[in-house]
Amino acid sequence: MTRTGKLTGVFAALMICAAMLCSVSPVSAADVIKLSYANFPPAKTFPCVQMERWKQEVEKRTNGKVLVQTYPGSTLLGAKTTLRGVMQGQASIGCISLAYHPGVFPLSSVFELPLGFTTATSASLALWDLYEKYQPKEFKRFKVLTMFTSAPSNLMTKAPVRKLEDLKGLELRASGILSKILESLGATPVSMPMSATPEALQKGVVKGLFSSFDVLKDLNFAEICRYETVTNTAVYPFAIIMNMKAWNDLPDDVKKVMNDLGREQAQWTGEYMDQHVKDSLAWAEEKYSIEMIKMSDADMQAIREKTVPLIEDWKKKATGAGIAASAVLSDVEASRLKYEAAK
Ligand code: 3IO
Repeated sequence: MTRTGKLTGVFAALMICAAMLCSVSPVSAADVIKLSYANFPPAKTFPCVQMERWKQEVEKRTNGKVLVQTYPGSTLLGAKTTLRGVMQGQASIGCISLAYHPGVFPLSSVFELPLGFTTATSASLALWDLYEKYQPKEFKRFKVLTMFTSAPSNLMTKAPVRKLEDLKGLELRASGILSKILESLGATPVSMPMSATPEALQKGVVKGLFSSFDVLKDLNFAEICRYETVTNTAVYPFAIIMNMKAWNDLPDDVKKVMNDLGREQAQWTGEYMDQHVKDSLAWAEEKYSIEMIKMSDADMQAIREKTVPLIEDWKKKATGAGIAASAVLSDVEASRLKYEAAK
């Protein structure tokens, strides 16, 4: 054999070894499925914490076959551009707060009503059950990977709100039907996404907000809103949506991993949220000596009465959109009783 012949032989052997090495590693780089995941609020907030948990689980359960690139803080798509962005494929996956899109989710917006949920865990599980049962057509252009809610909403304000009267004309940030709840109580709601709220509070455009207490810590709102009035009214529902083509392109085993995670992720997020509200309040008490305010029983009763018409409004709109509104409401109530009893 010639010298070049020998070298060629060695080279060929090396190439075969390299090829073998590649084939024993779980997935070769070219085969990795890369997905982008857009989220609107800052990385510390609960929608982004649950995103990182989902990413980790998917990457682990697919043995590295899927790589999820996360974009918190509106770095890929913003609060109001995610819906269209995911539809058009600018991101594979996105997180949306349904209350930012009034009229777009006539069925799922039932979760923005004051229905008496006391935890994010029970509301998140009830929301997921509702989604699975009705497969609402408002999501037909997307694959819905999971859904969850915030904890019940409360008032975080610069000046104390001790009685219903103190709300009169007070500019407060909320969104969707939760803005209408504030309006029914005599306040002046200013609708905007959570991601726009720090600036609005700083500039004084709003004097407080109506949301769950996790943001006292995660967005440092306790510094500016020292008064926290407990109302425990409605929650904010969320959906994690995926571009339909990106979903259809996934292999079956990956689809199964994601489908299996749907309910589990809803529960994980609810439980994380409920614990985090406690941590956030303890932190805010320690760091800023916030004052917790309870309204009188009479005011709490008045809040319930004043917000009941919103349920009727929802029913009318939902019925107009071809939804079996009464059935939806009674299904949600049955889930609420089931999951709140399990606490
Ligand atoms: C929320 C939204 C983004 C980040 C943290 C949050 N905690 C509670 C909410 C719900 C809410 O107020 C909203 O606007 O979706």
